[in-house]
Amino acid sequence: MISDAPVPPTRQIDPTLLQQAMTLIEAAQRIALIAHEHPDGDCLGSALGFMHILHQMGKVCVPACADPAPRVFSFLPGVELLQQTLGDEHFDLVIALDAGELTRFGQLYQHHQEFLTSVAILNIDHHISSRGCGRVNIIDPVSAATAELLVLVQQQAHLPLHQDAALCLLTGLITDTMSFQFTNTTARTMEVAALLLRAGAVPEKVAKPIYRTHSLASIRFQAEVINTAQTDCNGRLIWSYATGETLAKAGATPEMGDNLSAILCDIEGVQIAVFFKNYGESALTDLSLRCAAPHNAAEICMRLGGGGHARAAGATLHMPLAEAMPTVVAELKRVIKDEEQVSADGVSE
Ligand SMILES: [Mn+2]
Repeated sequence: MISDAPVPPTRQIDPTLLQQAMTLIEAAQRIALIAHEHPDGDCLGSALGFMHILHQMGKVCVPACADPAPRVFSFLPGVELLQQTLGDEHFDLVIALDAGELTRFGQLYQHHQEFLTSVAILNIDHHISSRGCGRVNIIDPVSAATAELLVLVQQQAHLPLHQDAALCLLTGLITDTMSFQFTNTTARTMEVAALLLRAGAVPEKVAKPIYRTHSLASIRFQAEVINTAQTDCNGRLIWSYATGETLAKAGATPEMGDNLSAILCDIEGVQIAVFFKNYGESALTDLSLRCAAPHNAAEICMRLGGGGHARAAGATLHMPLAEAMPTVVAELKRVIKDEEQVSADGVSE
């Protein structure tokens, strides 16, 4: 029995919307492609990937982002062309990628506010919260990555796709799905990945620098933080910390701690993981928190004056480390005990 035959990736976008987008692109000669601030693999891969496609169509393109690309993305073809401003603003079209609000483009928006509020913008994004910041907005929260959506555009509008574009777009897919591990990965995500591989993209070129290459300093830093981790609530709560001294001991830099709360949270039995950092300013302690359902990291961090997502959030406390840690740990013990009480009540009913 055949049921639910997949819609081929050649006709997934509302044709009227796609036509409007193509009209903007066809009329433009100089196009800026902008990626959101604090760039990730998807916004960079999308901006550079679509730049390669537009180059092949004879357009003059400038990719831009408020912040430089992290060094781990130096393998992306064309990353050396990334600008941190829109220069003389001599563009007929701006394609805004992987965010649906102009403020998400940070300094790029602040420096070119007048230009960006008057120029034609094509907004392509996959965030469910996006309202759209363009004259034409292609927003599809079903797409695992903006890069997935761009491949649908490329397929449906019959645009060229060569190897460099394919590698950039595959980077967006791989990073936003954590190598196809997150629940946002759909059959269509895999079909789009297959199209990119057929166009010449090699997954290892993405996975090796991003997931398998670690500096010795970052691994030593990780080891320090894991060695000093403490647990409570029968291993459901774990926390650790780093100071300027921890960094110096490992020869590490602060951004090497970006993934540590996630590593702590992946330890068996852990429901809530917190990583505290205080690298200099003794009166301020940052924390990043990860948790498993039903706990809500955003709610917990909001009570501490921060915010974020349900599974990952953060906060900055106006306290030295020695005061911040016991305060937050006591609060998290309460969170876990309350949840245990709720589930116990649920079972007894
Ligand atoms: Mn994305």
